[in-house]
Amino acid sequence: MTNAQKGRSYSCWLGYDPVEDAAARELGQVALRKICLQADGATGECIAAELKRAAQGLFDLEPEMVSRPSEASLVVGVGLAGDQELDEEGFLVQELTPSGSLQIAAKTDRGLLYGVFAFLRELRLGRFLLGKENPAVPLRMLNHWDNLDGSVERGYAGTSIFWDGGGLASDLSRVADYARLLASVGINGISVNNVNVHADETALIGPKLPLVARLADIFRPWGIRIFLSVSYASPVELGGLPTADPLDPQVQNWWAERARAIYSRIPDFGGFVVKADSEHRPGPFTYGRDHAQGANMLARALGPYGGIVVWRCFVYNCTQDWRDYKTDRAKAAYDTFMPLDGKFDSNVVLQIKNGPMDFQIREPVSPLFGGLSHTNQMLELQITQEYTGQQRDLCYLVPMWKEVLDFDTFARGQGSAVKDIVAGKVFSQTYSGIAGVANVGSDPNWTGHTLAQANLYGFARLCWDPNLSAAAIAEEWIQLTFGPNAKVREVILEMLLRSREIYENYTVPLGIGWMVNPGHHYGPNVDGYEYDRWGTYHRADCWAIGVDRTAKGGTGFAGQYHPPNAQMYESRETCPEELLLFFHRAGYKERLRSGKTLIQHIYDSHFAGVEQVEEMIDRWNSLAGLVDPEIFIHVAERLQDQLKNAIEWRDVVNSYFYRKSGIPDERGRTIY
Ligand code: GCW
Repeated sequence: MTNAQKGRSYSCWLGYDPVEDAAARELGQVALRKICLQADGATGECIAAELKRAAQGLFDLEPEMVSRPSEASLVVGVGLAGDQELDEEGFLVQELTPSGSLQIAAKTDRGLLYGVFAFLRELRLGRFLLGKENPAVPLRMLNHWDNLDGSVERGYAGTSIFWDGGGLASDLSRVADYARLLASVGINGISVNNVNVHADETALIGPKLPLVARLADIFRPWGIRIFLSVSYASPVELGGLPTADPLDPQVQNWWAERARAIYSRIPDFGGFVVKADSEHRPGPFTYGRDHAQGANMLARALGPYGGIVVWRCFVYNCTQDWRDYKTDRAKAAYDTFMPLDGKFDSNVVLQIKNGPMDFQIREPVSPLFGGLSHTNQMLELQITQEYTGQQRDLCYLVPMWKEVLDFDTFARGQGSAVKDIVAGKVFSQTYSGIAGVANVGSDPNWTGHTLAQANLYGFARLCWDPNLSAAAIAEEWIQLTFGPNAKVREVILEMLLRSREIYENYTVPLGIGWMVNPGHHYGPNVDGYEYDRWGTYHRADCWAIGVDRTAKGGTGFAGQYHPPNAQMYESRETCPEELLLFFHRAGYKERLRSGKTLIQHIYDSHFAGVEQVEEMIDRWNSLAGLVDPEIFIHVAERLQDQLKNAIEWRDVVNSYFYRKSGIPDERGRTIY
């Protein structure tokens, strides 16, 4: 495919369209005229190519590459003056006197790469970047749930860009473009296969290792280390051993030998991502071992080479009986991992989903954050929109992630926010970070819905700086993607910023979750999972709905938080209302803070959600002629799909609760 065939949305936020603003143009032309680049190797080449590409596209300029700093308008180099306070990945941009030339300095090539991308971004936004920046979060990672046959679990943007038919995809130039895209926003790690590891993928640490090495070669120049998801049963499945017991020396040797083989091919290999004892995946429980024993064994195999084990905490009983009111899936991760706090090796990092359930549109923050205080930990977010519209419905997730990051755990008293924990600032951790489940596939626009690119961009920007606001990130992304038109910015900004609330309005009320069609998880089915084994119940009857998770009379989940939060959730009066049904059972006639009854709230929010989608469609239509015509039509079509989905949700949910409760809508609207 040529770039033209790929369409405008292929370049995402890196489309270097000509800068029109005269002052910014002048600035760029002066700065990029003569460049002295003091970085060699593959990353140096990436930097040089990027600068040339940007100069060409933005300013119609062919920069001259000079070897002496004194002759340059821009000096880019490792170990230049003034970089004392920089971290390994940080950078500094400063003006040199008396020459007035600019300098981008860093301690590493990677820092330079980030500095150059940031500098170019700011130029394109009409701002002039000066000063020092270090990334807030050390591990800034993407997890791909891609399978070797090319399918993507919970993928909504085509097939895998890495794999096809059991081997590598035919067009790896796509992977190189992806690496560049991710480097531009500071991603530094990527796992390239599904955490549900099947037979084919197990071979990636065996006979198929050369395929991984090829991908690693593509990512390396861009500062991105490659990780693999592994099956805990690999010694049995691949090695032919009778057991995968972590305490068995044969098993330990087998992994040590695998690690040696991997690092001999991929010296900067990042490590393993492991989903163990979760949703029927094998794990240490099979052998009567706990998760610390399980994870540490792998960590010891990787340790000599600097590798790490990313061990997921998504562990719960997925064969629950719906009549069992005692077991609470929300409590499971905490119950499993808290007793092991402090028992993990220094190169194990626990990866914790943002909520205690599973990436619903509204959940409280997992109490493992703030609970674990002697364990490396990272946050797992889901960029792919499994439960949030599957990239057919618009749902800008950054506001939700901000809530998670800003959540104060009170682990060390006030001021122990999740963003500080994942930055490694609250507890002493060797590793910490954020991982996002990628929303990318083979679709020409990468993310299915072009506006879902904002989630990928926003995820990475938050990893770099969790203090950026959702609006600031959205504005950046809009301008970099659609150019400087003020009307375009205003309309898309409003669409993005309201989209989460709108999605929530027409789907699941007040934090209770699910109500989706089983299996694929798109569209409404209120009882879809109600009598199933997955532990995801709303417990609606003809009087009330919600799960009592208080410590007093409920499942006790609220008691897993530190005191101020535990008390806040425990009481019906202080529980944030958007989480009411997550923590409490409420009668349909109970009054909410708005003065409305619960049932009326359900009706009203669902009617409102559909109207808001209609308004969004009008807003988007006002951009006809102002955005790329292909993107315009594409988004318009997605919005029509979203409207259908919203109407279905409204009608299914409202009818369900009307029939259960027998209470009519005060406003007499159509409910079936
Ligand atoms: O949300 C669930 C998904 C599964 C996924 C699992 C997990 C990769 O429905 O598809 O498996 O979470 O996070 O492991």
